[in-house]
Amino acid sequence: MPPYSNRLYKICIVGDGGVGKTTILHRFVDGVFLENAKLTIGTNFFLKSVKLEDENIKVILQIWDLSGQERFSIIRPNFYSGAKGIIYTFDLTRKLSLINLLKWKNEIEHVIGETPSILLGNKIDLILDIGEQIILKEECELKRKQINAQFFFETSAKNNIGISKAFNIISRRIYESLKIEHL
Ligand code: G3D
Ligand code: MG
Repeated sequence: MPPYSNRLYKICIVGDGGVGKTTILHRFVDGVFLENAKLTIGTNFFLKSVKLEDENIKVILQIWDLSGQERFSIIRPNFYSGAKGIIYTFDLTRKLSLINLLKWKNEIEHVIGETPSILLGNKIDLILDIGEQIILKEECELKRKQINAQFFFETSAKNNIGISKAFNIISRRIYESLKIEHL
């Protein structure tokens, strides 16, 4: 059985503190908007199975959340080791969180090289509320290219926008990349 048939994929979700990583995972895995994400600091990873639609295949995602460790660069490389996919996340209301993604990308690349990845701009609900974009779509697209992510999605963990779609796409990208690797 080729290794890609295992279909347990380690994924890391990265980005500055407060962009919504833990909340996104709770939304995706438990289907809820967690009001107080700080309570979940002890959790290291989440498991969730995803069905790849037209392939009729199920994969299990093991998604690692940095929790409070965003600040501790010395231990972060341990998180990345063995990851098959990366979810870069920023907050659509905080430009600095978008700018900082290049640092995350450089750090990750040192450990695992090029990997399937997607870019999430979270908290779109806040942007829809104020009715005005803080970060232009073009800037997001530019960053997506800079960090070499394959797709960009606007998400809201609060209002459940774009999240399951994003995880489906990254699962598919990983599946396809491993399939090619083992041909
Ligand atoms: P992190 O894991 O990246 O550090 P958290 O981020 O998941 O802890 O989320 C940080 C804050 O953003 C939390 O609010 C959380 O409720 C909020 N948040 C996460 N996703 C969304 C979203 O899609 N929309 C909105 N409006 N808020 C979101 P608190 O108040 O607990 O700091
Ligand atoms: Mg967190």
